[in-house]
Amino acid sequence: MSVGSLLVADLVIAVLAAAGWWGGGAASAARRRRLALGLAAFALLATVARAITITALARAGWWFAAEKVLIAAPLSVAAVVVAVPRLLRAPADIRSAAVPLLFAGYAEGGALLVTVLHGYPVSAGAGLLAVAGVVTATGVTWRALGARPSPTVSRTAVAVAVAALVTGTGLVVAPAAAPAAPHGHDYAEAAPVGEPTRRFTLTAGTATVGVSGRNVAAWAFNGQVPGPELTATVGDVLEVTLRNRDIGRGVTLHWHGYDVPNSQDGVPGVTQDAVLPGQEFVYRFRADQAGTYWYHTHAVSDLGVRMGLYGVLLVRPAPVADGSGAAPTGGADAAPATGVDVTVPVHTLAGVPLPVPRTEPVGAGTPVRLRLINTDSTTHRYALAGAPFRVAAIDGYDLRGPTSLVDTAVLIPAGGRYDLVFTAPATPVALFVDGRAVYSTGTVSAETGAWPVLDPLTYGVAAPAPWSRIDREFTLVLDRGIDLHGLLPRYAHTVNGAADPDIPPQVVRQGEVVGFTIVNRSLFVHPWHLHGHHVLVLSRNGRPVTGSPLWLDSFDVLPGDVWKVAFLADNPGTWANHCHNLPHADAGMMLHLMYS
Ligand SMILES: [Cu+2]
Repeated sequence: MSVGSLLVADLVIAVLAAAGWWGGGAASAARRRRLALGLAAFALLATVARAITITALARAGWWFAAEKVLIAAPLSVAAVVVAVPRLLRAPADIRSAAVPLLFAGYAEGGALLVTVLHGYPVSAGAGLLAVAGVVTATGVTWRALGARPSPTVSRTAVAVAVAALVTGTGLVVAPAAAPAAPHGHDYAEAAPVGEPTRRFTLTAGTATVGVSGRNVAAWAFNGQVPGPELTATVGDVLEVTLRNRDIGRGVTLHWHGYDVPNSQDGVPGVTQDAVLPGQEFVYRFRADQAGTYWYHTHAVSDLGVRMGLYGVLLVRPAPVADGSGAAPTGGADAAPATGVDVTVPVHTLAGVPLPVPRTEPVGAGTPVRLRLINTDSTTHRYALAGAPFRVAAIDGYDLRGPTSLVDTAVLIPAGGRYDLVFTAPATPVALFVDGRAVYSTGTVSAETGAWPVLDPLTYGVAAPAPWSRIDREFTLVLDRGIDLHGLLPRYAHTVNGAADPDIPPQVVRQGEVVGFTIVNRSLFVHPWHLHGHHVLVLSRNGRPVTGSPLWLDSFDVLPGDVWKVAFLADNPGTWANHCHNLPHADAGMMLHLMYS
């Protein structure tokens, strides 16, 4: 059973246990003896089952089980110790078992709330609040059922509840250690990069665009969704002038996966101010990475990207200087002069999937490169039917020794890119995205839903790691929890128990090899994205990469996953490090990497 399934199973069992105890208590109060005993037996069974799931989770990693071991387990034990002996004595009047059974329900329910509302890391405050809640609810129930606890019991219960409530609230609400705020206005100066050789102007504005016969209100660059495709060749200096016509909440340009100097990274409040209506900002950077990338606004990025402020950035390798005309290396057998090179930026605009399907005949023997880009906030499934293919590059970086694949799907995380290459056969080929043909060379009917999915960690040929050391390590535990530090409480997506802007920045020194352990103990997929650097994947769930080195800028951390990645700190500045499911980033899952 995967850790993700265990997390779900544990949650379901905890709900069943709490419901069983409550149901048993209610049946007792109603003098429904057999029902009460049946439900209590069921609850006891669920509680025992939970001991198994908690143990399994703890073995998978302390992150997954900390609050369950330290808070849920003791409360469950209390539940059993209070409820079971009372039932075993088989009271003549089953009603006398109501309070113990309901107490067990409150204990199990309180522990459940700690997991759902607080999560990781375990906190004494959350535990005390749970205790206060359980004692208070039990006391109120006791009185409501007309029983008269002795004055000593009453006074003790009130004292415990009040003390736990006050201390717990104090601990939970107390501000976290104030992080050194990366949100300042001392933005890095842009270093000169030389005379521009490729100039573009992108004007952001509201627009009505036609997609699949519908008119959709969008935010667009130069009136089109996606924005213009920006192309360059390695060695070019790009100059992109961003103007904002009427996007009231501002726009910026972030070069997703392109490891530009910090001043050009386009994160409002971190590397520049958002460009407001009537303003402009000029980005300049040298194209030194060949491959498939994309750009998008990083101002109110969830809404902005969803509304259409994105486009393709495609950098071709420099031509080979020896005059032989041989295929250039680095960025690949990319764009052979005689071949077909197609970008497929997938997006969902107002519920309509883009791009609109396109069919073009391609002569047999023609080399084809499909550059698949996922600009949505969730994973998409891509399947190429009709020809064997190779995955030549992921996130702009060539893979080493990619082998031929047939009838195999690939899952591309939010923000990620895969370049597929194949030689066109005499028969038609089609690319399906989530079962929908988006690019084809003729009519293909294929049922791709049952195809196996490529695991990039085992694909291609391994190479020795570029470093034998890790100088600094960080662990990021992804979860959900109530965030009380803003103006209004919110149910945030958290990192190490905190939400943006309260997550302490990760401080590194230039030249260090930095390791990240990224743990997902939530029930959501989190596509992780570090700006300014590609990370080398070391392992996932304890299994090292056995295929080609994987240099990624976007990777899906599934529920229960533990990823270990590393990168060389070679691009100074302050960098966003966040979940690229943009609603999650908006809801707190964003922190910053800083150079000291
Ligand atoms: Cu996420």
